[in-house]
Amino acid sequence: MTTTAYSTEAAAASLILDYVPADQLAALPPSWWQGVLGVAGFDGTRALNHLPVPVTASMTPQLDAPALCEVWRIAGPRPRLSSTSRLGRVNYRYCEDLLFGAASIQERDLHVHRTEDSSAALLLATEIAYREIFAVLSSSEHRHLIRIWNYLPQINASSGGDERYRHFNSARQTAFRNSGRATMGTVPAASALGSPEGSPVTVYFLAGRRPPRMVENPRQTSAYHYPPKFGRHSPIFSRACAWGGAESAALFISGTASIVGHETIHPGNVVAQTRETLVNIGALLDEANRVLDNTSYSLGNLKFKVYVRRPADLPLIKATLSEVLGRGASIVYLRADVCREDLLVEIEAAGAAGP
Ligand code: 3EB
Repeated sequence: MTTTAYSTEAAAASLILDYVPADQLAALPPSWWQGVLGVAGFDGTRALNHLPVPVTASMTPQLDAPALCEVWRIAGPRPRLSSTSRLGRVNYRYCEDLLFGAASIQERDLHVHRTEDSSAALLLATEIAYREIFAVLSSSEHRHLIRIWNYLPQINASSGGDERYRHFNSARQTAFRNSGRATMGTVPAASALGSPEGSPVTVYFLAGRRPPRMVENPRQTSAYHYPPKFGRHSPIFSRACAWGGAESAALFISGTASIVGHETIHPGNVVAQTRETLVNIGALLDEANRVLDNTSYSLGNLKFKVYVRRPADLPLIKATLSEVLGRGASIVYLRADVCREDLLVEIEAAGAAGP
């Protein structure tokens, strides 16, 4: 098991991300689970039943073995965490500084009256998920969203005359406004990917008692300032954010793709898209090191999740990444639709400032 410690201030929590083989979870002792905030599987929650923590699944199948899952935990000999709780549809667990939560909603369970081509169920599922997440944040006083992951089935399909991703953006923006939250600037880092037909709308997140510090990419238009041709309501996310003490804050890089300014570049060329995405991530690291105090983030201290639209592209994407990141990098490859039809690959990352 590989481990990266995100040490924050000496007295504060240390957040750790592990990718753990799903078939090893059952053997981990209760003392280990005491420090776990939550678990996100990729293919499903089958192997994750009966864990004593919030469990969710992106439903973006893993393309390489062994089957892993993403574990967020707090370091230290005796981490003090809440019990696993539920409010509305949100399962969550927290320590003093940080909260992990997850909600999944099946659109068909909402019994929205469906005309032939309606987006009503997706709009409602998204609004409920966000409203209930904001209710958890208020009740536990971890008010600041740091990082949020969004998975919706058939993200590129059209419904009610528009792409489902665009409907999702409308509902997400409505939910932020209704809760009195900012819709630009201090918004969380995020990913939004497509899952297979029949999957629930799934949203999971990390929130903090103290706010993260946001980082934008000088090579890209901020997503919340995208022009209307990408949808009437802009996506609400920051390109990256850092959370924790100055010198060793955890860094969260949002889903990043081959976009310069606000336009997709290299359509149809998966190798060039992969390279451009790494250039974007490199620019974000430079910007983080410029605007944050005393940090030295580099590609070498990040863990990556790579979302691949066409499984046949996997060998080319792997080869391109290993040219830049080397062979030892921590990378999970997942099959997912990306939120613009012309994007073939999207990469997110998390890590700590290096030694
Ligand atoms: C992009 O840069 C690619 O809607 O939350 C990346 C990360 C993308 C997050 C979101 C969308 C989102 O626009 C797509």
